Amino acid sequence: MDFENILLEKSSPLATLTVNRPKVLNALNRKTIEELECAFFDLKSDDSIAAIVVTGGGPKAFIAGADISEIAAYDATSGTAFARRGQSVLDLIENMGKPVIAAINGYALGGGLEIAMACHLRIASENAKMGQPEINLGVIPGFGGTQRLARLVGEGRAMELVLLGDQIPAEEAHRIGLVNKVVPADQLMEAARELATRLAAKGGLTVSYAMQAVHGGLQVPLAEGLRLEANLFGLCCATEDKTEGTKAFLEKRKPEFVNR
Ligand code: CO8
Repeated sequence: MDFENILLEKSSPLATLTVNRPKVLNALNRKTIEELECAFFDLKSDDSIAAIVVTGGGPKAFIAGADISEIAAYDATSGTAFARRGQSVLDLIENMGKPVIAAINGYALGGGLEIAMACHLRIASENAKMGQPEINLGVIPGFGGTQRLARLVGEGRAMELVLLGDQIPAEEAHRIGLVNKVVPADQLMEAARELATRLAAKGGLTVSYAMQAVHGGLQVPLAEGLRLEANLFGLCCATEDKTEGTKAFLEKRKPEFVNR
């Protein structure tokens, strides 16, 4: 696949996807959104890939948001359409069925933070800065930021970030639960790949059921979420990986999962 604005490297069982427009701090124009969709569709159906790391090209930014030169030209119809387009790509990331880790190597603003929030885990470098600055442009987040941010950090903090549009440093993002871990900049990719490797060594089917249970449960009332969990637990019990996992424990050895 030939991409203009992203780099996709596969080294089974991991893939690394880099948004690569460093001159504009990796801002998401329409073409980049289309390429991301294409790459994530490919990664979803590629059985040799068990975990994915997403990062930004260049030394300054993960992604500094949607491309403001394009936003400037939107009217009500095209603005809504582009927001829905971006949302569908972020839904694709969230529903990959395999873990996606955001390695936040600098500015993650607006649509950039929204992509990071659609990922399942987030590691930030010490110099990273995050925020939803759309309010300063006379718009609001449009790629799911008002929804995922409140779910991740709670309504009060989400309101503060969305209404003030301030950038917060990595340590603060960690303190409020927006990122899972903060590491020195020169260790970021190593830390993200180490985490991805650990995830890839688990049973892939079990990982996907666990993600469905956590994510799906958040969309519905508790009783329904518990039913979803029990049903997915039942599905786990029908897998070879459950047979292997429990047998390996009882035989005091490491399990060898086969993703079935
Ligand atoms: N879009 C387009 N160009 C950008 C963007 C962006 N989001 N961010 C930076 N750039 C460009 C700059 O214009 C500059 O270009 P040039 O060299 O040609 O002047 C280059 O990248 C480098 O940027 P700066 O010189 O500004 O670098 P600084 O280190 O001085 O500042 C900042 C870095 C603080 C990150 C600053 O660039 C900035 O504030 N960027 C904009 C951040 C922002 O507001 N992001 C939110 C965008 S809106 C959004 O994401 C909405 C998502 C949902 C959309 C729904 C669609 C309808």
